[in-house]
Amino acid sequence: MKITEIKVIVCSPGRNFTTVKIITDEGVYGIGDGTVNGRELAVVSYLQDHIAPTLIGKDPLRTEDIWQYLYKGAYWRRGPITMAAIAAIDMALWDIKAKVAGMPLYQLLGGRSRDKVMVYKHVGGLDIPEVVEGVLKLKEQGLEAIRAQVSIPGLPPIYGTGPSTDQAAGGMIKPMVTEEVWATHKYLPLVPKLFDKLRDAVGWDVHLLHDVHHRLTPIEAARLGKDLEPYRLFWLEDAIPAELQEGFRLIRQHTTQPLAVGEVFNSIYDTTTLISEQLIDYIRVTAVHAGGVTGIKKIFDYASIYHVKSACHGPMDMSPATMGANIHVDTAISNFGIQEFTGYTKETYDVFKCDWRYDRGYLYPNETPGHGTDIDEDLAAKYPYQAAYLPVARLEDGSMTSW
Ligand code: EZ4
Ligand code: CO
Repeated sequence: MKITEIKVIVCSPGRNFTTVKIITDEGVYGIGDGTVNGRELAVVSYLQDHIAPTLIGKDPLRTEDIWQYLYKGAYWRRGPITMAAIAAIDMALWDIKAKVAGMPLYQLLGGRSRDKVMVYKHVGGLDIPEVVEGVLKLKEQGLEAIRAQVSIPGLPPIYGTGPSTDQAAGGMIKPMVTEEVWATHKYLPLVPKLFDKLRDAVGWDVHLLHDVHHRLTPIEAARLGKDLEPYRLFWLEDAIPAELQEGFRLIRQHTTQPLAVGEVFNSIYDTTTLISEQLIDYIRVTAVHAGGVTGIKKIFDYASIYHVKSACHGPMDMSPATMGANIHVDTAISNFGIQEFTGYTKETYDVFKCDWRYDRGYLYPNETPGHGTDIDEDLAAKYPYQAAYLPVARLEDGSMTSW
């Protein structure tokens, strides 16, 4: 069996997605996601100009060998663009392998370890009552785990705090970088008040989560963790900038609040201090940003030794192909924790045909061969790329934030 063609498809059915389709001489093909929100075209060039020419004629079933070939052949190892490009290829190759085997992907990763994959969804709001209402609505819809964010009074809604700013359809399609305002001293006392009201409203059966989006210093995060302890959050996510793993030592010394980090990580080497020192409880790497199925399987297996659980990143800025790959890994590994899932727009589901499914708080892998996600190329062509940027934030005095 040989790889005969590698197509790179960019489309924007609500969000920009960078998709790879690997075609073989036997007609079997696989789909992979290489989307990096706000930097989509850099991955397109990496795939088209630097990877595709080196893989034509190769055996698509050699997933580990091709992963190593691309990782080592880059010389400039790691980094989000390189690892997303490798991820796209890797996901498509695993899709092909599972189709050749005639099995759903999870069978090739060890088989089923669970019946269903628990997810969490997001709620945001301009004030606490609006968030409480949103959380109650999701609870009614069967969600057992919910992430809650609230805007800071007196400041305009900022990314990841207001009413679903980071997940609204097309919300990230911005022709230029938006500049927002941040004030830590206004945020810190607000979050415990939010979770106090939420516990009153939803009780203790629902898992509650909160995402700090990397905005605190270690000592500020330690204080927030302590203040949130009475409300027993499932986790506090991205409490500090993720680059400095050692920062988590300080947070860990002060609070029993479970901690999650890793959505911006792209290799196992970003995780070694955090995992081996047991500084976190959940590692949030996801197939597209950490080297595909091969990449995250290595990280989760490593994490399992230290009792750190998986929690794949999964907002709608990564394509349904990533979600498919994640669901199969989630189903197979021993140390599954939770899966983030915001769902997709109707346009996205029209372009990407999914055999996996969501129902009342859980995801279920497809039983058809592969990872269960395909792309309608003709329809994709009707949604061309649109410029999209993530925001930055400044302090109230105009300086860039320290995070
Ligand atoms: O802000 O994927 O936990 N989820 C998140 C996401 C990220 C986006 C950035 O592109 O923090 O919504
Ligand atoms: Co996050």
